[in-house]
Amino acid sequence: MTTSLKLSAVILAGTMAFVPVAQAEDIPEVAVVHQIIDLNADTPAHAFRFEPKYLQVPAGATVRFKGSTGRHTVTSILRMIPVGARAFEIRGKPELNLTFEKEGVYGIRCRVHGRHGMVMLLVVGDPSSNLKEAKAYLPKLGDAERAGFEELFAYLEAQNG
Ligand SMILES: [Cu+2]
Repeated sequence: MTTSLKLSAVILAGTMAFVPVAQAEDIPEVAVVHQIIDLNADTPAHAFRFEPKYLQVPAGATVRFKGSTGRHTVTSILRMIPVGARAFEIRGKPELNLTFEKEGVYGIRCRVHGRHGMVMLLVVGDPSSNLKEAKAYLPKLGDAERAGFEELFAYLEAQNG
């Protein structure tokens, strides 16, 4: 019997163009998030990005963040993570695994490229524990970050009804 976690990973490639990259059957038990610099991209938000920038995993899942080198960081946004979840920042590490126990949404930015819209939304289990609070924080963000998260939250709501 398979014990693989039910993970769904989706790349959001450009505005509202959603390209599924993996199904539950072919994704490894550890979900992997890359940090990309693509100088051939046509928009800043696409040049500096997390891939995938939307990731939904079950509670207790481990996510492997790759590429927090150079100037990229993986930085949780304090008001956009569940109550009781630990804030985190990864920098200067080719890869690092983090395990997520607290259910809810996790708003994540690259500290350097967030101003270009380099953000990602991690959903652990049921997003409802802090979904409202996380969305309520969006007006405090810069324009590119806010736009990035608005797209990601719209996608979350489309996925989860
Ligand atoms: Cu970056």
